[in-house]
Amino acid sequence: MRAPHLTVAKNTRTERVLVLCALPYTNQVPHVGNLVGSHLPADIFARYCRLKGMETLFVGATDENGTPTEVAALELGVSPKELTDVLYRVHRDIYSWFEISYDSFSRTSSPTHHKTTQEFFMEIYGKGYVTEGVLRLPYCEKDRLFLPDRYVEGTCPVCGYELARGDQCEKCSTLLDPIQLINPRCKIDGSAPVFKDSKQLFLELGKVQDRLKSWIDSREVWRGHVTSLSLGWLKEGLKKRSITRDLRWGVPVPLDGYRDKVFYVWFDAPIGYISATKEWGSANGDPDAWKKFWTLPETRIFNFLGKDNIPFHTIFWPGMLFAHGGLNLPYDVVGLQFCNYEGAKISKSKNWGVFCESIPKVGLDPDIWRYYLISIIPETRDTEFKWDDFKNKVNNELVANLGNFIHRTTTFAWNNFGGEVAVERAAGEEEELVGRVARLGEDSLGLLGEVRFREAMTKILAMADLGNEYFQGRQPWKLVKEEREECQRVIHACLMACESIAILLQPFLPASSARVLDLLGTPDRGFSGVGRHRAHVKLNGKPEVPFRKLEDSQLETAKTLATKSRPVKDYFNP
Ligand code: B3M
Ligand code: ZN
Repeated sequence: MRAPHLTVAKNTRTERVLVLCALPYTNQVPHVGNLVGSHLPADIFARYCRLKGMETLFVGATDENGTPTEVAALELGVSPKELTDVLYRVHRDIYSWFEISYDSFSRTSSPTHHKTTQEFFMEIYGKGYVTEGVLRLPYCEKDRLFLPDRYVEGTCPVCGYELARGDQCEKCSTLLDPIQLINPRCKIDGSAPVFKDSKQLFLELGKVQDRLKSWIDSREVWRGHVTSLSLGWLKEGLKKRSITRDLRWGVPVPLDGYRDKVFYVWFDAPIGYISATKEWGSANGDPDAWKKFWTLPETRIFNFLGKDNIPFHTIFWPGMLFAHGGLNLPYDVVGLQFCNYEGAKISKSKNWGVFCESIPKVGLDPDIWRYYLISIIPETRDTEFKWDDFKNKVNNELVANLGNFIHRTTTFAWNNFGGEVAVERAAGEEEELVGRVARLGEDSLGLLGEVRFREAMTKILAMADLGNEYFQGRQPWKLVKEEREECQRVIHACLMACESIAILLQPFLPASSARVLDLLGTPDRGFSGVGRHRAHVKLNGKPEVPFRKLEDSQLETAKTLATKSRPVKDYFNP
């Protein structure tokens, strides 16, 4: 195993970054909670890294194998292939509508992924990390399928609750094994499962326990809850974990005696991060390009995921990587909390939430959604989507503060100076404004680098606050009549502040910030432009309002349309 490379302090610059977002299952269509809980923060971070000039790659894929897909397909009466083909496109289109800037968005059903998983397995098998064992598992003779624990229902042996699930009784919380249930039934068709012995392969996680422990102890950048949760798991002592399943749909196990089985979905899914990197390289004519992201020690890998996926990314996947050797471990595991909807947990089956597939129909720009959704990224605690809050934040912050400053400045320049102002050197109050704006900009960039996006956005709002205050105080509408030169200096300073704001907004609101920068004629858009002085500014045409106020009628339409989830089965009966 190579030496750990992660003793560097927080915020040290690195040249190469791989940004990864948890791979969504293809058994459902994403809702806003999924978006704010991984794709959106990953996207902001990837955009930040690119603008910072780092060599950045952001890849993702749909997680298409194993139980979740096979069971969903069975319930819908379609084949897993039909299901995943349709849902892959639905996922891909949703992320692209929200401008999630994946460099490549692939699938774990791809031949590259099958091959990569099988090679990964052979490597750890050859190194002695895999052993054989037997499990006694529920089998449904009607569906001809070994049932996942959650798909067996029956009476709880502890409290007598009749609808207890095979993995846990929801009434008394006892953790169960399906074989303990009294009167067990298959959840899909109600028939009684039989219990059969089944030979499986196991990953000997105990063998990597010590390495995992010292690695986790050395993580300086992880958030507290990620570290403590992971250490908690280690304390219990890692046991071997089965990595194969008796399913038909998935990556086949390339070993005699197991060829009719597939890998456990959580075994192949994280390998999907590597496969997706490979697919990106091949699509760009360089099949070896993945190696610099996965084997060169200076590359930093950032994983974005929901808190329920934390142990898989801090224990199970790194354990697989330790067993394999020679591949980069995650640098930061950004475990996000949950986002609820109007006081309760988002639930597709209860039709409670805001559903991504319905959002484009509302007719609001993606950036309006992004603005609100960024404000509810569950970075440190659970958050909540609320329509009032949506309206207030868009109207009071985005429109009345940010948008207003940009719009009043640019229209003033357009109406009074033909869109062209020139100031050789800023001085006095103007210089001070640009300086204060630049300092807030630096703060915002620092926070972005620490993956604290909501606070980073707060700093941008503070920049616009300053700008508005200054504009108001200097009263350019009076100055223009009396002291035209002075007025030009004021407007020039405001335009420079707008430019800094728009440069910083790029990771957050990509389309609208690009429009503002186009209008300002900003030559290069990297972060070094924050706080810059350009002597001569010429607007590209008549300014348009950057963000429009949300009317109540629009909000009502949004509420009606976006809270309706389209059942997955409807994708199959057009
Ligand atoms: N598909 C779980 C989820 O969608 C799982 C993540 C895989 S990341 C390798 O929440
Ligand atoms: Zn119970």
